[in-house]
Amino acid sequence: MSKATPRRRLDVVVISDVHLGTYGCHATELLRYLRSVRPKVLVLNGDIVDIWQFSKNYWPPAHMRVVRHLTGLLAKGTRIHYLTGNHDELLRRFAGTRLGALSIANKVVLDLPHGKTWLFHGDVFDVTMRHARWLARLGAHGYDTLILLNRLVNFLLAKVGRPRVALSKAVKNRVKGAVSLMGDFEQTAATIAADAGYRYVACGHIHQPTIKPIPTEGGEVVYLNSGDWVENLTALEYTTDTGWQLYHYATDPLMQLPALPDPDDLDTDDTRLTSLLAEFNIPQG
Ligand SMILES: [Mn+2]
Repeated sequence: MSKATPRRRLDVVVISDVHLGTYGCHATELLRYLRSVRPKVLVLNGDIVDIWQFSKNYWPPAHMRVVRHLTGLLAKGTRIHYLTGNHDELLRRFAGTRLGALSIANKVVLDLPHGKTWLFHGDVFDVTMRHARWLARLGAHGYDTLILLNRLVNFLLAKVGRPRVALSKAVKNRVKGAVSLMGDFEQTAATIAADAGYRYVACGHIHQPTIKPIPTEGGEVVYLNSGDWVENLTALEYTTDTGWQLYHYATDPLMQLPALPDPDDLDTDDTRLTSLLAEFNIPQG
């Protein structure tokens, strides 16, 4: 980034569902985004490091650079709330921990000029959501495959003299169910937020970035979801002037330009880490 494009100063940035340590994680893009902003408060709203799927064999340099960048932000005084998700629930035992500008918790309330905002990952609703995600994904990408599969199944059934089945229709109905489960997730979040007296509630988990008002019996609540850095590459941003806004990497004009080296890079001043890695003979990215 050149001096002509200073970091955007923001009061709050929320990201979730980064899934560091998995092939799906867009760490390079995330790093570029993080370098383009300077938030006073950063909320990491769950599933940042994917401890479930973590393997020693897959930890690319870009993933390490994200971690280094975050520690750099801490050193520069950004307040970071690491909220636990289901893929990093191992950290739940550290909920309540505070180390300088870093705190680990299951939820946090930010008292902002537009209204109190309640943030948590959202996997607490999983009892009703268990099958929603893979069904939704199948609906988006696998429907054509399913029709072909259905043809094959019916071809084989006909060979053995059994009646035809309508697999794709059954799945289509269940996908509709998944869509309504997404709606259930949002409605449930809004309802409990209204009951708790909050005007804004921000979740992650379902990889569906959005900002929308939701009516509940206890009044209207603005439901926010920061999306993810696997498919959507999105974040929530807040300033006193603008209120909450949804950031899309894909439509950020700055991100369409070629990436330039950052003269003011937060993660270059890590000589201690560099020498430590050298001491243990660990290759560096
Ligand atoms: Mn999750």
